[in-house]
Amino acid sequence: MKIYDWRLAPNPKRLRMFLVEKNIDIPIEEVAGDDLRLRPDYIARYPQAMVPMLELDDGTQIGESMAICRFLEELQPEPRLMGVDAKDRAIVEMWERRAFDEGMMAAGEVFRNTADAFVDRGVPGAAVAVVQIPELAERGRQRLDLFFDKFDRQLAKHRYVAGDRFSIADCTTFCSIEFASWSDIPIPERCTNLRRWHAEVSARPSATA
Ligand SMILES: N[C@@H](CCC(=O)N[C@@H](CS)C(=O)NCC(=O)O)C(=O)O
Repeated sequence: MKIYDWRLAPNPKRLRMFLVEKNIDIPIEEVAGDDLRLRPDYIARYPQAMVPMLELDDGTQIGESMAICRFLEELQPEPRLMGVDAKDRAIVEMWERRAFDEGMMAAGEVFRNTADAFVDRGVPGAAVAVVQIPELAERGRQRLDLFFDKFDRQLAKHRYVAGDRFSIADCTTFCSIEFASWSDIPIPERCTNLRRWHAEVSARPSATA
């Protein structure tokens, strides 16, 4: 097995956090160049043109961070990061999906529609140029504000995003917040519960994965 990675990017980081938390060791190959683009030879082999991607020894290519995590969780269940029983699995998936849709996608909306290096790459993985739309960056900022408040309310009641156990939902939330910081959008001061959680997760070895 091998993981194809882009060290700087937020989606591969949530997979690397998962690997560290589970103590799984898989060879990792960096496939982005100094120009902040995926290498042409990687795109030729994997036209989905995104990372992370897990390639099995039989050549099967598994994309999508959560599909990769699900596969690895089945191979090595402990420690369980995707829920311990039917109800817990549903709750972890619910909060992980919210972290992705409302945090990661919102941060991406801001970043990809403002960063100079992504001027013709408004969405990842597109085979054609996609122009930046400044209004989408503004909407992304509004969405991030909603995301911060929603997760602050959740963390007022729970130690971790999906309850009292650290899970993949924490990895996605952490990487979404890190991604927002690239656009100089910090966790608002008012979100004291989210800030408490963020300080705690930042101290885990996986935070620098
Ligand atoms: N839904 C995918 C998203 C993957 C994705 O957006 N990856 C970005 C890096 S964070 C990418 O490959 N970008 C390629 C590019 O910008 O050219 C997942 O969960 O893995």
